[in-house]
Amino acid sequence: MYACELHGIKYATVLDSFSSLQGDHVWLETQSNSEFNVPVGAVVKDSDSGRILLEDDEGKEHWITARNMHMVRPMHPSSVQGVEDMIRLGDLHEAGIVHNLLIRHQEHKIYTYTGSILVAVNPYQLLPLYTVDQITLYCNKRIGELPPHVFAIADNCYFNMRRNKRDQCCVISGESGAGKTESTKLILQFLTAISGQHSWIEQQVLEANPILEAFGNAKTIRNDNSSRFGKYIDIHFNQNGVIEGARIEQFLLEKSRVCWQAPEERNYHIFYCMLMGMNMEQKKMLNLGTASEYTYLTMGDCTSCDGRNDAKEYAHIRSAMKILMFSDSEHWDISKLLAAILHLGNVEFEAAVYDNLDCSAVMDSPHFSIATKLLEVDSSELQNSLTNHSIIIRGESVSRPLSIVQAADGRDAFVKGIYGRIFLWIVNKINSAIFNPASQNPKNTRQSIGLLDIFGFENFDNNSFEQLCINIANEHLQQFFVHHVFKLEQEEYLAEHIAWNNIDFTDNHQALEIIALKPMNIISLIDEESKFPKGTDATMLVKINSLHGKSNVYIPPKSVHDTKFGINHFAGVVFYQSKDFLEKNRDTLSANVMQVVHSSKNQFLRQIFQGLDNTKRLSTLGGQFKKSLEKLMKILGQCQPYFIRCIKPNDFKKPLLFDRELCIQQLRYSGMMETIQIRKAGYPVRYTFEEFFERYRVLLPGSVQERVKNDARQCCISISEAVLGKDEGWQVGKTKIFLKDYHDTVLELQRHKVLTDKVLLIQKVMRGVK
Ligand code: AD9
Ligand code: MG
Repeated sequence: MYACELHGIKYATVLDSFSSLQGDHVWLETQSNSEFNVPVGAVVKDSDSGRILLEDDEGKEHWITARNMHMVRPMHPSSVQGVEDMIRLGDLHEAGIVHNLLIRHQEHKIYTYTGSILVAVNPYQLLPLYTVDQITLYCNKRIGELPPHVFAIADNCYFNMRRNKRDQCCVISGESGAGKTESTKLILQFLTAISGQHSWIEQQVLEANPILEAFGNAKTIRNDNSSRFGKYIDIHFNQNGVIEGARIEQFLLEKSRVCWQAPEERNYHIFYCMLMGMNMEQKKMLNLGTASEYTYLTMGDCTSCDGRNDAKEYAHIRSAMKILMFSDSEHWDISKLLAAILHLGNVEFEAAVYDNLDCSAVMDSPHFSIATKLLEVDSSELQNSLTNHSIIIRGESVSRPLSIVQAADGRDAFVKGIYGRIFLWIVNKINSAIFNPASQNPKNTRQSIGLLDIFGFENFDNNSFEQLCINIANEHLQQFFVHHVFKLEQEEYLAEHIAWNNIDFTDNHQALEIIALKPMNIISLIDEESKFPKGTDATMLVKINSLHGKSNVYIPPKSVHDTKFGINHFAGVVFYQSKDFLEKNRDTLSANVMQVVHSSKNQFLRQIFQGLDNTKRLSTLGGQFKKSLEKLMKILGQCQPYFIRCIKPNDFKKPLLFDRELCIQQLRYSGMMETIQIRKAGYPVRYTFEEFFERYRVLLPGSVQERVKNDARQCCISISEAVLGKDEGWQVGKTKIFLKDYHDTVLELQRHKVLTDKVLLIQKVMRGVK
């Protein structure tokens, strides 16, 4: 008896014939109230009177009695071994998908396709998948020819860029710790290897990463190397497919981390690397000690990170900086400011009373004087600017003393300002080394592949303005995915009169409109309130409540005293603490502090603040972020996209541990179920008749050539019938031919074979002639 017959037959029959059931695979419903619970795969192991013993995917045993036999369902043979492409799953349900990923993960097969979309499950261990041999193996292969791999995606990006003469992009998504940054690096490694020149520029593009990660990544509870900024790396190729330059766009560095870290988290890697890796002489010049001596480095009570060697990393950063043309003096300038930040963090304020007003004064400590020396500013001026707030009223400067708390906040704002600008300066510096202006020449037919690696969706116990921005970016990306994979696709089938049953999908467009696109959206209300001098976090909430209180996207605070509001994101509801929203969004430094910066003798400090005169009204952080996101979406919209969905298999950074519920949650909100359905039923590859004929004319059977030669449509049909077979699931529309991903692979392989045979034939003939 086969397991497929299990369901619906009499229990007694099942149990009587147990011996023939042994080894059969089934789905077993488990008893859990979690909304992410789905049946688990299991195998029949044993029986005794009236019961059977099942062992599930995770090795747990379950005795199932006749009464509970309804909990057992047959498993499709395709689920037993697992499939490389999920559109080939017979059991097209969540249990089937997660089981497929699980059994592959157990065998270290971390990559799985859904058509040409790659699902990557973080292995949390180094696998021998990324060697030079593997690069060579995956070079110039079509998707599906070899086991799924991130290199195959990179190779196909490159191939399509050259074949279709269109810019490509890889959108890599997933939550924090899922493996986006690692995937990005692997793609970059592959592209630089196959571009094949081992040139200086390729090395520079690769070495930009360690610098960016040193200054923009940190250990968090979710990821030991968490990216605290987003990046889009655009790699430029010349007509011969050789890398000629690149450009990096950064998004919204989390500046608050420089001054504050949650328990078990660290500040940016660079600080610890510097303290571990600098020689004694340099440290002495900067008056630096060990990480445990600095308030800014010990907030999370964690100064080292298992598996990271900060001293070694520092040497790597130094050499990478050299490759990217940072001069020794530029490196020293950066080090001085980083040291000044650490010393400023140790500066404390004491209460003072002046003119019956609560004021503050800088407490005497060597840290303050060292900081002033490093910043090359006047000590009393800096002291004054940190403890007083001046505003210009009718042309006159009016000064008001600050409390201890306000003074500390002002110091933190200054530090965040410095660090944020160092980061921007570094990105610009890297771009000036890797960006080749020749590739902007209008005559130049530059092609590019863009890699998008942004911070993943975040939902902490306490979420603030930074999380809102991060989650909005993810909301945009999800919309880009939905738009491409579902909307454009189905619209085109309709327009081309393709036989098609519509597939339902969850569209986050409406939510995105309310959050960030429509007039009076939530972000624009926050922005508007930030520009309003009297605006506070409370008045901001009142406005959002009155406009969006009834929408199903926004969840108002529970009471007038509550300051938390919720947003129903595609990946789940997140509650945000509105306190400090406006301050963070305004992101301005007080006029006094700016005055100190401008009068500093430290040229580098002045330089990084250049063009940011406080008298000029700066746009808000949210405003800048919105603009850069819109620009990014426009760029992505012009590219042919590839999608990589990274999945985090457990919360403990552990190898071989697969938390099914955690994975189901990620698969569900990323729309993977619907994606498999549409990829299974749909036609992700399409060509106009002319394009198709142009590329595959060598495959036109000789027997029909005469008959169809003037009819491109008929030529396409003849080629497809000959190579793919009749009724093999491809369709012909009004102007285009529609194919499955694997059709494209078969056509390309066949074309390659015919062309190679032709060359061989010509060579043979030539030799014969000789
Ligand atoms: V975040 O949103 O920046 O916090 P990412 O970028 O998604 O996050 P990251 O790529 O940094 O996650 O991966 C986290 C860790 O998982 C890495 O530091 C590696 O230790 C581990 N990882 C991820 N991918 C792989 C892999 N392909 N092979 C081995 C991996 N380890
Ligand atoms: Mg990352």
